[in-house]
Amino acid sequence: MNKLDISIIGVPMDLGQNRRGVDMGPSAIRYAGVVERLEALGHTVKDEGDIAISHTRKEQSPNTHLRNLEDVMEGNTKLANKVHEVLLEGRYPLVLGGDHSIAIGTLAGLADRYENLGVIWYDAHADLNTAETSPSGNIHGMPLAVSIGLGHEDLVNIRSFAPKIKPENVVIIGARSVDPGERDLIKEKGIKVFSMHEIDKHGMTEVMNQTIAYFQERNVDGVHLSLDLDGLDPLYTPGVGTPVPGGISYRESHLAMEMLYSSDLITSAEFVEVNPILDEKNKTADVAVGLMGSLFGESLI
Ligand code: 5AB
Ligand code: MN
Ligand code: MN
Ligand code: MN
Repeated sequence: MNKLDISIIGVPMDLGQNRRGVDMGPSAIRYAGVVERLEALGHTVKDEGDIAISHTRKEQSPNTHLRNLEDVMEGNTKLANKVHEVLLEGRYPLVLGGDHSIAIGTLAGLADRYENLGVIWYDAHADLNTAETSPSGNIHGMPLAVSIGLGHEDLVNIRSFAPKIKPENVVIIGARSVDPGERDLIKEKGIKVFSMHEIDKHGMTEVMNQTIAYFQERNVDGVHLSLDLDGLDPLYTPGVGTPVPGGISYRESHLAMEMLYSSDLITSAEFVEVNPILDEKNKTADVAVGLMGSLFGESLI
């Protein structure tokens, strides 16, 4: 990989779910030394600051079943525009969350630059709920559905086009908590999933080799990595709002990032769901920055 011009975009969003504190994720990740870590690898890093998120907390209309829809929508529109602008400047967007609802904006900003974008969804969850299937009404459980064109029309049509990505260009890695409606959608749309079962059975090396080969066969023009820190086992990343035991290990995750670096496929990334209030001494933000190190070219020897 060449040396990159990376733009860091913070998104202090906590309205896509119920637990306060995840809006401090970008600060925690900066405090854990993201800029220094990436500069040490020879990349140029510009910190673009944070997207302004309004907290009007308008009463949700009783039949939408979408918590804080207006504010989530507005924040994601700003984020989409910012990502778009960063791409026009020829820079590499690195988005720091914030809850995972922000993937709606990130992907909206990427999608008019990349016509055949691949997406890696590294997560314990599939984030494929719609208002109809969601058990919680939390939008952080919906961004992948929204990006393939399913869900509330305001979210689906950010930047006035839909869908943003093709379901067959998505690879979910680490899934172990999938709701019934999400399961149906995975089957119906043919979404590729490497659940914990496949990781246990075949190992992370094989899972990543297959993931990389899948994107190469599909002739993608870019691949976005959307990494939810709850993809890892809560042993390593306790500072997340929806932890699920039995997750991906620390070393498996580094291996995955190192293999993605070598593949030279990844063209943008986001690291989400870091909640310092639920964390132990900024451990989760430290892990996030470590993983970014591997993704951007650190090697052990
Ligand atoms: B995360 C759940 N599926 O929809 C829902 O952390 C959890 O961005 C969603 O992956 C977790 O509420 C969303 C039960
Ligand atoms: Mn998750
Ligand atoms: Mn998620
Ligand atoms: Mn979560």
